[in-house]
Amino acid sequence: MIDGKKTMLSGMQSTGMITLGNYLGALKNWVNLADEEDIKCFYGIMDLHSITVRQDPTELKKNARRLMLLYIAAGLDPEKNCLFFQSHVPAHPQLAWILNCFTYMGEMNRMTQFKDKSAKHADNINTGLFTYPVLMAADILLYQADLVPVGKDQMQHLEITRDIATRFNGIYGDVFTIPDAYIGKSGARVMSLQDPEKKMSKSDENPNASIFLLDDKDTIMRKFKRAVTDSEGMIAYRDEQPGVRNLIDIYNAVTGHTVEETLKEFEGQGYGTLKEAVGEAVATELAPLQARYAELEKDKEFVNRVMKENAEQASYYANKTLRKVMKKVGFIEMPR
Ligand code: AQP
Repeated sequence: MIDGKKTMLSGMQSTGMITLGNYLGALKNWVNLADEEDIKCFYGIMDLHSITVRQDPTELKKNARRLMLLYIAAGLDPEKNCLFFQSHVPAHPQLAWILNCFTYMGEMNRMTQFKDKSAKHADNINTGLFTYPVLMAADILLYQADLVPVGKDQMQHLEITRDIATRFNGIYGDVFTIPDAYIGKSGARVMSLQDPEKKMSKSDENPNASIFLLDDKDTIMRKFKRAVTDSEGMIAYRDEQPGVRNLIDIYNAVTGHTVEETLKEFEGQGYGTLKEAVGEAVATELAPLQARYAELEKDKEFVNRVMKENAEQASYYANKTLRKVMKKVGFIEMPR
């Protein structure tokens, strides 16, 4: 709780240009949530998490700043929401270190994301990748978050956060709020356009697999045209046709239609018609965001002010929690 309001924290890694998956699965819901609920929301650009995978410094900078602009361009109002860079708030790694000392190897060993990511980056299995969930726990607990919006893939991280917080509170008293999962309106899980069994990802090596938020209309249409479907030749919503199902999910997430409505709309039509309609709908959805992004790109002063003020706000709340933690653990306060 902050100022009597429930508190929520979420964020994205600045590992690349964000995709339609990140948008429909997270960002778009965050924007709706800000309009609907009386919740104090913190949205981080999780640049510290990004370096668990090797990043080019110039690209990392570019991606992080671009992500801030995309948060705002998508409709997150920086006056109402706290939009901050994780690396601007040193309390995140400070608390993560302390929490590392309250987390067991066995717990980290069970994290499926570590197994997945280390398989993907076999040449760089660093300890940051291993303890990544502890930094995530620090992200959440620093803001005394009551709620964390989570997809199924993130549930394990929330559970470990709850375990660490409960353990810490058990020793030192009620220091941390124990966060709950926030299950919002169903966010679409968007799959790769080239391999619909795999989720769409920023870091996919095949650029045709993902729609990026700043892709122009021609690119969007071309990528949907090339989307992998099947040889059934029938528009249906079923497990056996994951490519078509993914196109329907995307279409519905953008238009607000139901599966039944969409199946009716495309009854007897070919995949080409569906792909074109999805492409059109996505391009139309992204056009205002892209226009706002172009404006923001020119307004450096505004963006810099948002960065500074929001980092200060995030630091204020984060430091409050960190001070409490440090006192409880027994560190000497610096004399004033
Ligand atoms: N394909 C997706 N469909 C729906 N939601 C998705 N999210 C990610 N991919 C999809 C949601 O986006 C938010 C931000 O995710 P993240 O940046 O923390 O990392 P991620 O989940 O690992 O996303 P990516 O795009 O796959 O990044 P890389 O390629 O760097 O690993 C989260 O809320 C996530 O659920």
